[in-house]
Amino acid sequence: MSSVLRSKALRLVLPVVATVAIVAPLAWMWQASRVPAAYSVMEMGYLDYGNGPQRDRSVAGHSHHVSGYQAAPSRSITDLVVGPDRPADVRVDLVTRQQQLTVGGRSITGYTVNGTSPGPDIRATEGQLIEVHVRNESVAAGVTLHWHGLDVPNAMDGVAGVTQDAVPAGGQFTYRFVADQVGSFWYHSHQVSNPQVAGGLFGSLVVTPKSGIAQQFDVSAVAHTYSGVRTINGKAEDLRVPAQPGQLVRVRVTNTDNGPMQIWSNGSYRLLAVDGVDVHRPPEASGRSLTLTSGGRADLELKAPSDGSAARVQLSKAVAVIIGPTDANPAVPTQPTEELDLLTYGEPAPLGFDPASATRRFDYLIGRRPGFVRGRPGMWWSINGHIYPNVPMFVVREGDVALVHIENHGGEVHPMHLHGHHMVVLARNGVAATGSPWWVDSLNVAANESYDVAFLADNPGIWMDHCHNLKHAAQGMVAHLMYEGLDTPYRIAGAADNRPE
Ligand SMILES: [Cu+2]
Repeated sequence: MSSVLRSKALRLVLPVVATVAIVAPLAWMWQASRVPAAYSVMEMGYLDYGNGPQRDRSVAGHSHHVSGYQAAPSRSITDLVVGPDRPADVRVDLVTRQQQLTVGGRSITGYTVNGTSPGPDIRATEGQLIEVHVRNESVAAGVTLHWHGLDVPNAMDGVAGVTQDAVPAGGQFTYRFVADQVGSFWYHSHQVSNPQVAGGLFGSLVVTPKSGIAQQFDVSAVAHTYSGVRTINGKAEDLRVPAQPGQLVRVRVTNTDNGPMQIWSNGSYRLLAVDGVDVHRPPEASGRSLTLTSGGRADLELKAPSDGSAARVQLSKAVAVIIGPTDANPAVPTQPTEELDLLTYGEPAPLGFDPASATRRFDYLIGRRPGFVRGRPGMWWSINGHIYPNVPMFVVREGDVALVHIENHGGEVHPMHLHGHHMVVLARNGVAATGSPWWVDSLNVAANESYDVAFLADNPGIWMDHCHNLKHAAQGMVAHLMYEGLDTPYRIAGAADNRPE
C-alpha cells in the first residue's frame, strides 16, 4: 500500500475510531443506567460498610451486587411487625381518593384522605397501639402510607417496593405500630410520592404523653402549598386560636412542602420540640426566624399576650397562626434576619449512646454530575460520586453507633430524611453542637454546608435515606440503610408498579 493510500485509509478510519471511542462508553453508560422491569433495592448500587465489620469478607471483594451477600441466611423484613395478638388501642379507617380540591377558591387536581386534604389528624397517647386500615378507593397509581418520623417496625414503614407493594385502586392494607415516641409526626404516601404528596395525600399524627401537655391549647398546623397556594390545614387563610390572655398554646407545625419554610412571630416563642423530640430546656426566643426543613416538624409554645392583643406566628409570609381575640388583626411582623440556631439552642443532655464509640463511619456526599438516569441524559444528583441506581447501600448491624458525614456540593438545599431512626447533629461545618441534643429525622442541608450526625442502629430493617425534596428523590437522590442479614421480597416496579419516589 502506498503511503498516500495508507494516510487516506487512516483519514477514513480515525474518525470512526474516535466516534466509537466516544459513543461506546456513552452507550454503555446509557445501558447501565436503565433499570430492569423489576428489581430489588438490595441489588442497587454497592455495599458501604462504613469501615465497620462485614458479614462475609469473601464477598466483599466483588460486592458490586448484593447477591453474594444474600447467599448467607437472611430474614425477611416482612417479619418486622408488631405481634398480631396485641390488640389495637386506636383504630383509624382511611380512604384515599384522587379528586378535585378547592383551595383558596381555586379548583386543584389532587388527592384526599377521607375526603379532605390534609386527611384526619391521628391522635394517640404514648404507648398505644395504632392500627390504621387504608382503603384506596381511586388513586390509580396506587398508594402507601409512610409514618414520617415515627420509627415503626420496618414492614410498617410504607415504602412501595421496599417494605410493601403499593395498594392499588380497590385494594387495602393495615398498618399496626406502637406509638412509643411522643411528639408531632405526619403520614404521607410513599408511592409516586412527589405528585401524591404535592397533591395533598398526607395528614398529621400526634402522640401525646400519658401525663398530658402543659399548654391549654394543642393545635396542629400542617403547612402545604397546593399549586402555588400557601395553606395551613388545607385552608389559604390564617389559623385562629382563641386563647385568653396568659394562656399557653402549643403549635405543631409540619412542613409538607419540598422546600424549607421560615417561621417567625411578633413576640417571643419557645421551640419545645423538633421532629418529635423534645428540646432540652428551651429558652424564650425572640427576634429569630426558624428554618423548618421539608418534612420537618417544629412544636412552638406561645403565650397569648396579657394585654389582650394577639400573637402572630408567620408560617412563611403568606399565612399565620393568630393567637388571641378572634377579631384581632395584628400586623405581619418583619422577618428577623437572625436565625434561631439549633446548634446552640437549649441545654445539653445525655444522648443515650456515645458517638465516640462509633462502629460505622459513612460519607453522604451530595453532588451533581452529567450522566444517565433511567436512560435519560442530564445533570443528575450524585451520592458519593455515583448516580442512581449505582448508589451506596449503607450497611449496619443492630447495636452499631453510626456516624454520617454529610456534605452538600449539589448547589441547592437538600432536606435529608432517614427512615426508621432519629439522628443527632454533632457538628455543622465542623463547629460542634453545644445546645440541647438536636435530634432530627429531616435535616436541612444548605448548599456548601456539611453536617456530622450520629444515630444508634436500633431498628432493624431496610430504610430509605433520601432527599425529602421529593422532586430530587424522583431524580435519583435516594440511598438506603440496611441491617445485615435482612432481605425484602418486594421489588421496585414489577407487577405492583412500585415507584416509591
Ligand atoms: Cu435534594
